[in-house]
Amino acid sequence: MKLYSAPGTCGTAMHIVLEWIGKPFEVEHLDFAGMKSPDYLKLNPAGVVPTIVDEDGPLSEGLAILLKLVDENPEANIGPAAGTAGRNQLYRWLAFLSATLHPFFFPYFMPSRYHADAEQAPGVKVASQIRVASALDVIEANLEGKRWMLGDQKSVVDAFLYPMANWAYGFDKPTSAYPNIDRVIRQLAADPAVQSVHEAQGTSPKVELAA
Ligand SMILES: N[C@@H](CCC(=O)N[C@@H](CS)C(=O)NCC(=O)O)C(=O)O
Repeated sequence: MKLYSAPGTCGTAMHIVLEWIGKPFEVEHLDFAGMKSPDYLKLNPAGVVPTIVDEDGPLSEGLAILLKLVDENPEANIGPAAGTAGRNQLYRWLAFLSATLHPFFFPYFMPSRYHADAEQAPGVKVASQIRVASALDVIEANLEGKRWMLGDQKSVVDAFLYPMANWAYGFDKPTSAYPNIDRVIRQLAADPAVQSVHEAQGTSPKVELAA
């Protein structure tokens, strides 16, 4: 399997999950121009990461990739199987992260896509942060009394949360103001698989790890 990703992006989640699964895989990190190149657009016409390619061909959309990885790797214990009790929550939280939290960040990172007047960019970024906070509130409440997003067992949902929660550490209401989310991010940052991903990306955790 090959993963196309970019350092610090949502593709970090799929990279973490491939590390957890432990089967051989290859990663190619793209820059912005690489995501818009004719060859990559054949794999992912939206010109974004992530994309995976395996014997079934290319697959884009983070939610779809994570569900496929859960279903094809039951022994990895990275999410409830179809037909089991926890599966509804897997669907729910993958959808929430993909369709609610993730798009709330887009105006922050690309304000020019949301307002033609560059002078309005600061206001666009403030609005984005307010929407992100509303989604982080929902996630924070879900984590009350739980070690991971789906309960006792870490899953692809936690991996998906990792890059997104990291993006908000510098926000007006930072991720560190959400004790449960911050705790999950610290748990992940201490995970050897996550540390391997940071090393491969040339990035560092946003949280300081206890010595
Ligand atoms: N709906 C897509 C969105 C992917 C996406 O927006 N990825 C970002 C990185 S986190 C990207 O590649 N952005 C480049 C761009 O928007 O041009 C998914 O969930 O996979």
